[in-house]
Amino acid sequence: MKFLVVIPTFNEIENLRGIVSLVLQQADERGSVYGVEDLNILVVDDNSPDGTGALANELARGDSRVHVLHRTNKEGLGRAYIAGFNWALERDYDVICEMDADFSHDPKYLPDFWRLLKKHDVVIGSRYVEGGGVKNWGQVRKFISRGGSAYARAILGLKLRDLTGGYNAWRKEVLEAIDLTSVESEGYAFQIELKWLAWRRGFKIVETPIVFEDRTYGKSKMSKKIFLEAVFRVACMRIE
Ligand SMILES: Nc1nc2c(ncn2[C@@H]2O[C@H](COP(=O)(O)OP(=O)(O)O)[C@@H](O)[C@H]2O)c(=O)[nH]1
Ligand SMILES: [Mg+2]
Repeated sequence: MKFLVVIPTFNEIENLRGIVSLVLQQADERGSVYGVEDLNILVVDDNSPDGTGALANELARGDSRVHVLHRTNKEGLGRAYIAGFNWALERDYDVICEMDADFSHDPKYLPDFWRLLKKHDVVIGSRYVEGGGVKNWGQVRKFISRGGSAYARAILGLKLRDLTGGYNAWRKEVLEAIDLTSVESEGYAFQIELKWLAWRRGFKIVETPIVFEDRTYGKSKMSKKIFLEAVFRVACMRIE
C-alpha cells in the first residue's frame, strides 16, 4: 500500500517538525505489519508568514519521504486539501490521509487506519464513537462540535457520528469518484461534504475512535465565518 499523509499548514512552525517525525516513526515501527510499504508525507503550505514553508523544505531535504506543495495565498483548508489530493492522484498513491499539523490528530492512531483500510474505502477518525473523545476543549467548543455533527447528520441523514472531523483516510478510488473541482467548501463544511459525497456514492465508510487534543502551540484558524459556512452549505448539500 502506497500511503500519503497530507498535512495542510498555515503558521505551524512550532508543530511541523514534531508531527512529521511522529508520522515517520509510526511508519518505521509498524508500517510493514499492516502492508504499508511506502509512506510519504505532503505538506501543503499557504505561504505561511512564520516560515513554515522553509521549514518544510528543510524537512524534505532531510528525508526523501517528505514532500512540499507551496501555494501563494491562504485560501483555506479545503483548497489546500484539494491541491494535495490532486498531487496524490497524479502520483498513484493507494490511500490519502488528512491530518492537522498541530498534534490534535495523534499519529499513534495510524495503525488503526491501516488495519481498517483492508476492508473499507474510507476510515474516519471519530471523537464521537465509543473510545473517542476530546481533551482540553471548553464547553462551548465541545457543544459546537457535537452540535455541528448532529445538525449535519439530521439534515443529510448520514449515519456517521463525527462529520466535522479532519483526520480521515480515503482510498484513491473514492477521491477519483468524487468531482473534486465541484467541492468549494473551506473549513468544517469541507470535511462534511467529502463524507457526504463518499456516502452517496455507496463507498464503505467506518469510524475509528480517536482522542482529539487541542493544540498547545500556535493558533486555531477556524472562525465564526467558517462555522457559518458549514451551517449554510450543509443545508445546500441537502437541496442539491
Ligand atoms: N494550507 C493551509 N492550511 C490551513 C489553512 N487553515 C488551516 N490550516 C491548517 O489546517 C489544520 C487545522 O487547522 P486548525 O486551525 O488547527 O483548526 P481547528 O483544529 O479546527 O482549530 C492545521 O494544520 C492548520 O495549519 C489554510 O488556509 N491553508
Ligand atoms: Mg487544530
